[in-house]
Amino acid sequence: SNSMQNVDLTNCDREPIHQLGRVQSYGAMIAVSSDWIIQHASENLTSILGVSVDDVSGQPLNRVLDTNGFERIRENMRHVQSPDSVVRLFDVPLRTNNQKFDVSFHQSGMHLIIEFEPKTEQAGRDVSAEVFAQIAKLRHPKNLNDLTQRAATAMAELCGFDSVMVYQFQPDHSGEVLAEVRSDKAQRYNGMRFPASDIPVQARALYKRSLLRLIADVKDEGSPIIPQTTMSGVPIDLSLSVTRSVSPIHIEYLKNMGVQASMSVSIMKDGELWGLFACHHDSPRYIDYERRTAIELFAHLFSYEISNFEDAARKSVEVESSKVQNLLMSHMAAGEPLANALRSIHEDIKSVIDHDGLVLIEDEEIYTAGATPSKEQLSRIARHLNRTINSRVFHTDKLLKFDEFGHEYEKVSVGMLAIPISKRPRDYMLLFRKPVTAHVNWAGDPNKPVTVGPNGVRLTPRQSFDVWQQTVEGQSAPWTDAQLHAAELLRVTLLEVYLKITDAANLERK
Ligand code: BLA
Repeated sequence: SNSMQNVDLTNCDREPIHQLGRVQSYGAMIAVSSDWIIQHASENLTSILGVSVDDVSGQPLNRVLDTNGFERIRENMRHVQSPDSVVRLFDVPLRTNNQKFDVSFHQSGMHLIIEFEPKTEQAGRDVSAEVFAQIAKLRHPKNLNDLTQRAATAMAELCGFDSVMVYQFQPDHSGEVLAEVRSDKAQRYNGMRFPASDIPVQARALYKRSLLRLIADVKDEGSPIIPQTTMSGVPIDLSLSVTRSVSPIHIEYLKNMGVQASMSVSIMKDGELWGLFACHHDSPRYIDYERRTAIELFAHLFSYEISNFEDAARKSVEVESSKVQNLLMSHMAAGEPLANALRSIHEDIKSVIDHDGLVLIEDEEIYTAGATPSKEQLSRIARHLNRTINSRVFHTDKLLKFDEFGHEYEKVSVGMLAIPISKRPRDYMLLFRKPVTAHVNWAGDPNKPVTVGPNGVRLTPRQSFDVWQQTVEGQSAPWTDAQLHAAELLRVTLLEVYLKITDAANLERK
């Protein structure tokens, strides 16, 4: 029964991390029904608010909280309306003493969940001023590396963690560390790849809705919510809770990494999770909710900086492309056939979209330049394209995946970008790339994200994060977004050129 099959990684994806029924010790929570009656509370209410769960359960909230505090929550109830909104209030008096709290509240099913963290005197002062000062340091980056490196430095100053990384998700949901700033000045994970299973699917989905989590102490057992299940018999949904205790599997992961506190902040772009700031500390570390909120704001502004940077990169590709377009037009205006014109501007195209071989297929004729498959292979590729692609640009970094005869030309051309330039007959411009050997440095063997623990077969994140090098062969360099954008522009140009040629031919015929 305890076979290895039972520990497949999908088990990880199924852990209900939003229903673990505990909060971390730095905060306490109360869940009230729509009539403000307290239905659930965390056990540590006693130490944080000075009243026990037994004392307050079944009581209206305004009988437990200080009037000023209760009124501030009530006044801000209108902000809870929109889905997934979490309302933040800072320095709120909740009891009749002088203690102030940072408060977060949101709607979860039938309950309003209210969380509060005691505020210390010096905490949270002038944090927005800090955020604007730090974001100003990100202006005019030289490249994406420079931008992420500066962002990591800024984040380290805002949060004071020993280590800050900018982690970017890849299309296969693995991730790469783009920048790393450490107080010991070492470079431990920079450039390394982490497997997708390190942040399972439900965690990635949750981190799109709830943008920051602080695990203040991996040794903290947290505090259970009482009672554990609601009237309908399910654990309360803590998806948007800011004091939520996290998965014990992930705690084990952090311990294996030698980390005592962790904070991660989602970096969103175009509604998707682009990456995370991953912050680690060698000892327990708590930072207050007001500062965490400022940090979230910083991450938000950083994502605009990424967009700005990418827009600028797109613009420069457009400028380069229009130069190529003008060149092509002038060759054509001089009466050169398309194939010759393309050959003459081969190098100019190369400077925008790097490649090793160029092919034009026009009216069943095949013209080549540079390293390409043979003509026979090319007509087979063309037939395949006719069957499979529409009028859009097609690209692959591994022709083998696309064509059963791929192995015949894999040593010469393994990457292909196909630009359709007319509808009938199917004509193409094809760009080919040679295979390159790539080395991927993984933080630990990605084939063993789960090992067999001392207690037999059970889920245990990998023990070692030492570099494990993977050699990838038989693939070309990837076609980048900017290059694909340039290809799209080239497609439009070629289509225009093509139409002009046919128009001219038609005129001659008349
Ligand atoms: C969560 N995993 C996470 C989080 C990070 C990582 C950042 C968010 C919580 C946090 O802020 O610490 C992973 N941390 C990383 C990575 C880097 C880093 C990749 O610093 C690289 C720089 N983890 C496993 C396996 C499982 C697993 C095998 O390795 C499942 C069996 C689970 N990781 C896991 C779960 C969570 C998680 C369940 C969600 C924790 C939660 O929010 O409750």
